[in-house]
Amino acid sequence: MSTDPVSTPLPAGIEINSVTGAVHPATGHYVKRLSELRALFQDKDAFDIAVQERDDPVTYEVVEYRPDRSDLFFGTTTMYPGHVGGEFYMTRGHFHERRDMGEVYYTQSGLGILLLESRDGISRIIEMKPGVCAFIPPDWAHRSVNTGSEPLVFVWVCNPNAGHDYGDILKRGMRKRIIKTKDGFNIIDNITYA
Ligand code: M6P
Ligand code: ZN
Repeated sequence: MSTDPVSTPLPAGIEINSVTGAVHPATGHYVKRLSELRALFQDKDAFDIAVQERDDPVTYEVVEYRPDRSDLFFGTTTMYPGHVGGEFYMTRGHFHERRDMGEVYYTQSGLGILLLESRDGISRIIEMKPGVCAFIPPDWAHRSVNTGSEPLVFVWVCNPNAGHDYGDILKRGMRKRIIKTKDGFNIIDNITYA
């Protein structure tokens, strides 16, 4: 094996802020505003009001460090707290295009739920809290949900060829929804699951 820097990436130490999710240096960054996530939430009336009253807030942002020619890349997702009609802010959720590639989520701060679903419809949840490193097996859909009152910040590590397959989850939703209760959250069946 050659370590020619033209064909293999060089070692790097990347700074990650566990409270803000800032990554330095970073190679990419995007934000998701609430208005882009209408399909996810059950209560569309509450959704439309929330977007307007809250001035279309940033719901989550993703920063990445992607070395050239590497089999790994990583970054952070920072999810802001909030809910729409009692349903906590969540990511879109996806399968990977590559069905043989999983992912790792390591929670840095905040509290949440990682909602997982296999192709044959088995649901699992993993509690997200500082110190918990979640293993997402290949071919399990995954969506994260901020159930706390602070930003939920986690580091993810994946293969850059894994790809995102949003189609199925967007079309039919996931089988479970995470709902706010007086002192926490509840997991309920998604009645609009198609
Ligand atoms: C995690 C990773 C990213 C993903 C992001 C947001 O950070 O899995 O690959 O893009 O969450 O999730 P989604 O793309 O489902 O909105
Ligand atoms: Zn993923």
